[in-house]
Amino acid sequence: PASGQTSVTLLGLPTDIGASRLGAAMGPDALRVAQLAPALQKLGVAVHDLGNLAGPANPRGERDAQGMRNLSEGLAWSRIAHDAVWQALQQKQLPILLGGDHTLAIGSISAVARHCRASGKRLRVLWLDAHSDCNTPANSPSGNLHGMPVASLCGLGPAALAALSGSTPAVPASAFCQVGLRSVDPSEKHMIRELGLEVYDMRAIDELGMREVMRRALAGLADPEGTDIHLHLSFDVDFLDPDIAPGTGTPVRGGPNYREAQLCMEMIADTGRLASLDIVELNPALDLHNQTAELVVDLVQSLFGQSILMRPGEDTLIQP
Ligand code: B3U
Ligand code: MN
Ligand code: MN
Repeated sequence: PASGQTSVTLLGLPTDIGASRLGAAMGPDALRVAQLAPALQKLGVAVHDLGNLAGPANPRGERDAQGMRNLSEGLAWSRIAHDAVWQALQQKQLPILLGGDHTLAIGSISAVARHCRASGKRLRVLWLDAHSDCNTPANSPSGNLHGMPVASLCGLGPAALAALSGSTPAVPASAFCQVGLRSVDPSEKHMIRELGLEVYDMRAIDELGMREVMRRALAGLADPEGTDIHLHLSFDVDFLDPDIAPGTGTPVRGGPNYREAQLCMEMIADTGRLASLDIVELNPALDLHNQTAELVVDLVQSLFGQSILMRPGEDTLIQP
């Protein structure tokens, strides 16, 4: 299986500067406690864990004149994420960013965009989230940076954040595909329309089913001609239904259930194009017995090729 050759680098980015609630800074360690590395190794994936990277503390600031909280810390953490993800990609590693809040995706996806420009690859960003995260500083209801990464990557918001990848916008809006949305601010509805974002909200999942939504979201990736496509998955843990994933800062009821989430991950794995990953917004302070981190590890195993039966072309048994 393709996963047999995969080599991943785990990057812990312990911060919650972009969120209202504290605790997402403990996300990387919760994932380690839930045995993320051994779970990947079981699938034949080589794992390098760089540990937790250091960055500024959370000053719990008020909104500034432009409407943002903790901008300088958000910029610092995004740069740290950018540099670490860039370096992993240079070393032909698949970076797994362990967040931390979703602000960090500004850094990771800026690095991925830079890598794609340098290597002539086409970038597809799959954004699994209850939220659209396309607020701008002016229209955000909270001033929280974790509600702004998509807008920022599309060239809106503060220039310093938008320019991290070395060119603005870092990513064309058409590269994004969002799945699982169910909490979208009025201003974000306009932004989704304006940017022309491809969105499959919970209603789409209800009407079409997860299988058809993911078939559409991943269209073109699985074909043999698509070898130049870099698929980045930005996985906000609040994508999942809070009944199965309570350990997150802004839970919204009515999300994908366990089976739907598994199918989603399996269909991404089937494309063979996953080249970088963010796992963000895990907040163990709000969890019970680390169940949300354990669920995420279970889903990440599917993402890296774990399947119930043998997969097509899989001729060797994976060691238990
Ligand atoms: N859209 C709201 C809420 C929110 C966005 N992302 C999260 N929460 N995690 C905002 O504050 O921008
Ligand atoms: Mn979210
Ligand atoms: Mn998010």
